[in-house]
Amino acid sequence: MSARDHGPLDGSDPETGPDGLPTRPREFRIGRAAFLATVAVGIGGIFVGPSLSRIFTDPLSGVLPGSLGEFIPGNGWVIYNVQNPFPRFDPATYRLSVGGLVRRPVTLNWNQITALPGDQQTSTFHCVTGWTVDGVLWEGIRAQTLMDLVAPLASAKYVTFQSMEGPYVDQLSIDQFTLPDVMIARQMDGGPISRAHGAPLRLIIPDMYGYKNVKWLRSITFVADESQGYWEQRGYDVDAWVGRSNGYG
Ligand SMILES: Nc1nc2c(c(=O)[nH]1)N[C@H]1C(S)=C(S)[C@@H](COP(=O)(O)O)O[C@H]1N2
Ligand SMILES: [Mo]
Repeated sequence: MSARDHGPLDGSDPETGPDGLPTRPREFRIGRAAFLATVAVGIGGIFVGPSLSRIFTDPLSGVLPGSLGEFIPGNGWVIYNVQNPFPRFDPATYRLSVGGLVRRPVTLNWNQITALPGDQQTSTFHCVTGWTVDGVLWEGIRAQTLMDLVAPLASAKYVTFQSMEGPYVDQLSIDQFTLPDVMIARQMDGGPISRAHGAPLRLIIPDMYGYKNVKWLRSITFVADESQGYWEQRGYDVDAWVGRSNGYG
């Protein structure tokens, strides 16, 4: 396992969990090597065969259109996912539900999401495996905007963020969710969030490691009880404060 791989902290088999499914996210270095590999597979596809060519091109295909910046070597990002292919955002059918212990649960379509007031910030992104990206410009919706919309009940203490990517989930306390630099990001570096980075919406909490920053958001649910997120079930701290929690960072 390389330094950039995520894996269970208890030293158990990093490849498969009790259910026999892979526990380690697939990782894609978006850089010159990956770009060249994609080009090579594209050219050599008829010799490589369909299955191998799919493994190499699927994850990157979402990055290619309109975001060649992803391929600038050394831009610092490592793309993670726990299922293939990446979830696909269709503005016509996408829905975000915000509910649970609230007075007014809502299901928002993409027009309604874009109409919500937003805010901007520039922050540093840290993965627990040790890589960081400085100066990321985010635009998105603050927690308070959503809370004004749905009116959480007093019994709501935590907020669960479910990804469109099946098993990927994480949670923040309401205090953490309402930190001033936490947002549901709609844009990254001045444009829509790319498919690889979690289109159309991802959670951003710069003071916590990347695994709390759920991509491809599908629902936001106010709940009473604390529960563990995807990587927390594999040994990482629930409170993933940068520099003050376990892992390799
Ligand atoms: N749905 C989903 N969200 C996710 C992950 C994932 O595998 N699936 N990986 C997390 C981890 S460990 C990190 S470091 C960041 C990486 O963000 P990036 O893939 O945009 O580089 O996404 C986080 N959010
Ligand atoms: Mo990470």
